[in-house]
Amino acid sequence: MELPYLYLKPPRTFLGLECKLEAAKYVVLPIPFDSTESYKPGQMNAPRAIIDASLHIDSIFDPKTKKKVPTAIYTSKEIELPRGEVDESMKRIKELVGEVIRLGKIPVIIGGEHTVSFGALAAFEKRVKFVVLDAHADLRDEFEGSKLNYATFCRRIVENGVEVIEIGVRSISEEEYVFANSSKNLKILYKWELDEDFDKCLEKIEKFLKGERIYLSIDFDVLDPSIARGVSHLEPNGFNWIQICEVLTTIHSCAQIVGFDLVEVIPDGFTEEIAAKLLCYLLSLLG
Ligand SMILES: [Mn+2]
Repeated sequence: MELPYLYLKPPRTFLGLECKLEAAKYVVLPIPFDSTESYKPGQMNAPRAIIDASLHIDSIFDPKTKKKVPTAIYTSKEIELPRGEVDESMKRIKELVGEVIRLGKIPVIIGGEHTVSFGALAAFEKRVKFVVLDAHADLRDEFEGSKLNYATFCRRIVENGVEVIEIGVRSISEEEYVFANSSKNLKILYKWELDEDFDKCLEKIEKFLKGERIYLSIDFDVLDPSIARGVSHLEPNGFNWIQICEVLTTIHSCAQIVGFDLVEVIPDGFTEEIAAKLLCYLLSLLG
């Protein structure tokens, strides 16, 4: 049936873009994984909700930076992940991200819970630094009897010898704190430090990341619950919009972002819209 005037809706791709894979600079990978979430699951619904929200964004032009979100973005189909099978899921995510890298494109991952970052990062060479914006440290040795889940994955990455910086942490257990202090390849910029002297922290980020190739992971709970309430573990006193934009601008200005993800959103009719906006902001910075 060929009645194109009846199909008014844009395709279900990020921003409704119809860019072909060959012409794309970025590949959006919707990864609906929430198998290890212990409290409030639903992160598996986020990729679709964020993409749907992106279809209704008022403008992709920023009057301050005069930048536009690039249109060379291809949106991949959602992948099938076996529920409860973390290792197999990580293997599939690594394979998928590896394919995007092989094609010379930048993967833009929409999670899913935070364990997704573990599989994605594994696709990159080891010297890529891992930069995480997160309210939580995710450095537990074990959680609910498992070694690999959303509360432990960052410790596994540190143990693998990857250089890690966590920014905006405001919830950490004593056990994690001790581990963090004893790890040479891990740096944490706590939210209280950013509260005390924001500019000095931006300088520290710059110093640590200057000239590096980085994989960036944004756990949406790094934002304040007032603008990101659809997350599973709410932590008060998160970043406001201007602060997260400044942190992202600093990271972009000093390092090369070779891939990134946005994880831990639970769609609630509100948070997914802010998430779509933040992806647009970051993509417009990258150009
Ligand atoms: Mn978190």
